[in-house]
Amino acid sequence: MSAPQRVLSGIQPTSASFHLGNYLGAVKQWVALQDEHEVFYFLADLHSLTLEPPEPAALTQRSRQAAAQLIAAGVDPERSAIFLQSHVAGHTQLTWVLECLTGYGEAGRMTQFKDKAARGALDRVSVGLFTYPILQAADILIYQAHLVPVGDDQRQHIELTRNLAQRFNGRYGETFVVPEAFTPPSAARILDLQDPTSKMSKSLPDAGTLNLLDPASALVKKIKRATTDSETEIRYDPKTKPGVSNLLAILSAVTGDPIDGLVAGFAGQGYGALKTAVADAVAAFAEPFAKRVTELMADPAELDRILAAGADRARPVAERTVADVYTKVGFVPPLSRSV
Ligand code: AQP
Repeated sequence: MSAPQRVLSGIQPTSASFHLGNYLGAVKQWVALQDEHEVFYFLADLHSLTLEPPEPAALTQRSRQAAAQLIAAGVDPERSAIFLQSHVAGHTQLTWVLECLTGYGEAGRMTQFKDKAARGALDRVSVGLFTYPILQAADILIYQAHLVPVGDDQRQHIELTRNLAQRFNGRYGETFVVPEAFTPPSAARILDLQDPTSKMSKSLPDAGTLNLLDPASALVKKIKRATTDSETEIRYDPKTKPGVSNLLAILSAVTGDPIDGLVAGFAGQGYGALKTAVADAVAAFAEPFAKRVTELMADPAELDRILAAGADRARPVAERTVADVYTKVGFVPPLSRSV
């Protein structure tokens, strides 16, 4: 029997709550993949400094809260290594080598950098935001991951990761697995409820973002106020009906019912019926989720233990890759290193 494929993904602990886009675009796949793969899921606390650095106490709290949310979503710490990026030094050790293989122009073409930089005054945009995709490449390549379950917004970064892996392999000999992005067919890009031409994002105004830890009443209110269009027919057509199509995609992803069947079921009904169905489905998912997060947060020592155990599983894999890379580029191996 061949060895199970390795899966790697991460999420930033940058806000108190994951939003529905994070869950449907990424975390839901994380849960499904842990059954048949060897999986590593990390909280990208290093990445979370790339925009306005959070208050230290808030970052600490959000990191534990992110771990609690992964577990509440169904990521099982027995089957999945859940850990903090800052607990595995290899991520930054590998980043330096990859940065030196990345063209300045190549990094400058990353659309997420351009989008986020456009939102801040240029002198407040950090070098860390610029090099973020290269740290992300190191996060992935260091585990020799085959699959990277991410939302569609991360595709360009995965492409850069593949290019860097191929470039290193071409120059120094086979070293890295060249990973594939693994994006969900219908929920790859959940859109903002108020502006359904943009992805749902924590950095857009709150009214368009469904935070999973919002009270159910707030979620329902946001869904009822979602932008639709001036027609009345419920049809899936992302180009001309982005708001309605987004609601259908959310309903389909949360309930598991195919979009075609949902559209047929709404025949003759108006947008109010669709919004009610979406609100019911989202609230039915979010309420027990939030309750479980509260329970887990009541025992931070246990969360820290889970994160330490996850890092203990991740670290040896990361150290092996760094040792191999450092040797291949010609750094003299330290006598104390065993690999
Ligand atoms: N709207 C989305 N639809 C589908 N997937 C999404 N992801 C994020 N937004 C959507 C996926 O969530 C995972 C974690 O991403 P992250 O830690 O990078 O979170 P984020 O991108 O910081 O979340 P935001 O809200 O989008 O933050 P900002 O506003 O800072 O850009 C990734 O797999 C991502 O694809």
